[in-house]
Formats: sequence, C-alpha cells, structure tokens
Amino acid sequence: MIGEKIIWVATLPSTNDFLKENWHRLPHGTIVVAESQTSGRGRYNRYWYSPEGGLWFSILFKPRKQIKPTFFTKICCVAIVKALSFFEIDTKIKWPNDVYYKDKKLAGILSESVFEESTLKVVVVGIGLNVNNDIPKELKDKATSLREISTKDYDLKTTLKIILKYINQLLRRYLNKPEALTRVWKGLLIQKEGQQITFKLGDDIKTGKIFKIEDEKMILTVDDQQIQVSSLEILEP
Ligand code: BT5
Repeated sequence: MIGEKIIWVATLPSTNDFLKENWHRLPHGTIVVAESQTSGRGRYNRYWYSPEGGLWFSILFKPRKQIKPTFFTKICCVAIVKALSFFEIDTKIKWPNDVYYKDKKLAGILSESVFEESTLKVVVVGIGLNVNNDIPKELKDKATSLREISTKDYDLKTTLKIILKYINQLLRRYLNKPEALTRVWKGLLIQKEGQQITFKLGDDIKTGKIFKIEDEKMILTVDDQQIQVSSLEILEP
C-alpha cells in the first residue's frame, strides 16, 4: 500500500532528492513530506516555490514488473484531480501532467526514475500542491492555491490522506490495464486531438494542431509537417 510509511519532516532541500538518495533502505510506497523545501525542483531543473503551507511530497514506487514510469505519473495526476473534485474543486490536466484550476496551475508533478542495467528499479513521483501557502508576486497570474480558490485553509494531513486513498484505488484498478488509465487521463486533459495550440519551441512561439495524443507523446502538425514531442511548453489553451 502506498503511504503505509510516511516520513514527515519540517524541511528538506527536495523530497524527490531524499527518496532518490535513500530508496535502497526504504519500502515500496514510502511517502516523504517536507513542510518546506529549500531547493524544490520542477522539470528541467526549474525552481519550485515550496514555502510552509503547501503540500510538498514524493512517493517511492518500486515496481515488481517492468512498467512504463509514466504509468505512475498518470496515476498520481489523475488521483489529484479526483481528490480535488472530492473537495468540490474542478480541475483539469494541462498536458502532460500539470493540474490546473481554470487558467492557473494548482499542482505540478516531477517524476524521476532509477534504472540499473536497463532494469527499472525505482520511480519517484514528486507532487507539489499549493494549499495554504502564499503565491509569490511573479507567479500570481499563472498559479493559484486551494486557499485562494475557496478562501479557507485545508488540513495538510487530511488532504494528503485523501490523495493517497485515490492513488491506491487507481493503482488497484489500472495496474493491469494501463491503456484504460491512459484513456481516463486523456479525458481529463485540457488539450484535445484536433485542437490548435500555441507553444514554445526553443526560443520560438509556434502554433500547431494536435494530431494525436498518445501514451507518452503528442503528435503535432506544424507548418504542414508532423512533429513528435514528449514534453512541451504549451502557452494556449
Ligand atoms: C513542475 O515542474 O510542475 C513539477 C513540480 C514538482 C514539485 C514537487 S514538490 C515535491 C517534489 N520535490 C521536488 O523538488 N519537486 C517535487 P515544471 O512544469 O517545470 O514547473 C515549474 C514552473 O512552475 C516554474 O518555472 C515556475 O514558473 C512555476 N512554479 C514554481 N513554483 C510554483 C508553485 N508553487 N506553483 C505553481 N507554479 C510554480
């Protein structure tokens, strides 16, 4: 079970780094929560603002069979959306796995894997959910928190417990049916096949049409050519 062991600490540089450094001695399903992080990270080493009041945690998955690491990312992403809808907060997923409330980011996920001789040993899924924390000025127009949305504070332990309940439920349901999970995840995406999107490619801002959303990549038609991406900074919608 995910969350049978929970390590709750006041502060850490990054909960993902903690699990990547300690996975050998920790059981599958271990959660580490830090009330604040001093070097919280996003993808591509971008910073993740993690002061007190937010829910910053990582989950250690030690898969018993070979499975795509993105399976666990999707499980967590869908679980967050479901947990938030339990709180009557309606969110969607910005491809591939940001959780958005209207046009603002509420939660982000950073997945990292450890392979040994091309065998997948560990997947660490780090989740950052803005709960009661403040949002700094520079992020005000693109990020939000549960407190900002519903003008009340949330108990972090209860919030975590509900997210973990959904993670366990989804794992039971989809471990042997990853393609069904992909369909659920696709249904929650803001971006849809056939839709026009504006995105950043290197230093350029481009527009293209989504041709297909697959399990681990998106195929886009840009300037009459098809390109495949596994990650992309989508500006709109
Ligand atoms: C993510 O990266 O969205 C993944 C964030 C994962 C954070 C968790 S917290 C627990 C665990 N330990 C870690 O060290 N990390 C994980 P990305 O898509 O690259 O988004 C990063 C961008 O989001 C930054 O460049 C900012 O623009 C913005 N950002 C930074 N802090 C934010 C916050 N608290 N809320 C919303 N947006 C934020």
